[in-house]
Amino acid sequence: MEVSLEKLMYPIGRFVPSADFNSDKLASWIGSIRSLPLLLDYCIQNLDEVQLNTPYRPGGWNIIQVVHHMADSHMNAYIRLKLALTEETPVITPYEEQLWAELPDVTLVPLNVSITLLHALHRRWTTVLDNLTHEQWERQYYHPGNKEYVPLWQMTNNYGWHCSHHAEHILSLRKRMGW
Ligand code: NI
Repeated sequence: MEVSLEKLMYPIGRFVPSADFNSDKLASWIGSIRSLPLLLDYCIQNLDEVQLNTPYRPGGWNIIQVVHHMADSHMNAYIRLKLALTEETPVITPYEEQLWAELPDVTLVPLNVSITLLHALHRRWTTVLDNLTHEQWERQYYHPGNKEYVPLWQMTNNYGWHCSHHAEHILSLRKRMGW
């Protein structure tokens, strides 16, 4: 079966931002963030070194890089969240995710280290998210790369998708390979 590049890159579809938020939507987005570390434990279960070094698509990151990328991305997200809660519309610093994925903490460190990091990070992250007031959900930061003001509810919507998006890269690879 031929799988399109689009389907390989976006196995759950591209991110479609919600127009608004309510408590059900927030619970679902936070739920995706909360369950990611455990989901990753499941995603990599019983994979050997060769399998972990397999790209999820031609020219794409391998499983180890995908997991380290999630740690990179979510550390940035957590900092952005805390900046937006403690400063007035802070300008956040975009980062070069491709170049971050080529530094030694990605190329030389086993992926278990980043999964452990994600367990701890997501515990702190979701504890903040679980306790935001309605006014705080409307607080925002400015992303100078995208030239966008991003409210915290929208950011949480985006990162909920990001968790499922990358976990599915691994799960769909396993399915295709029969692992
Ligand atoms: Ni990503």
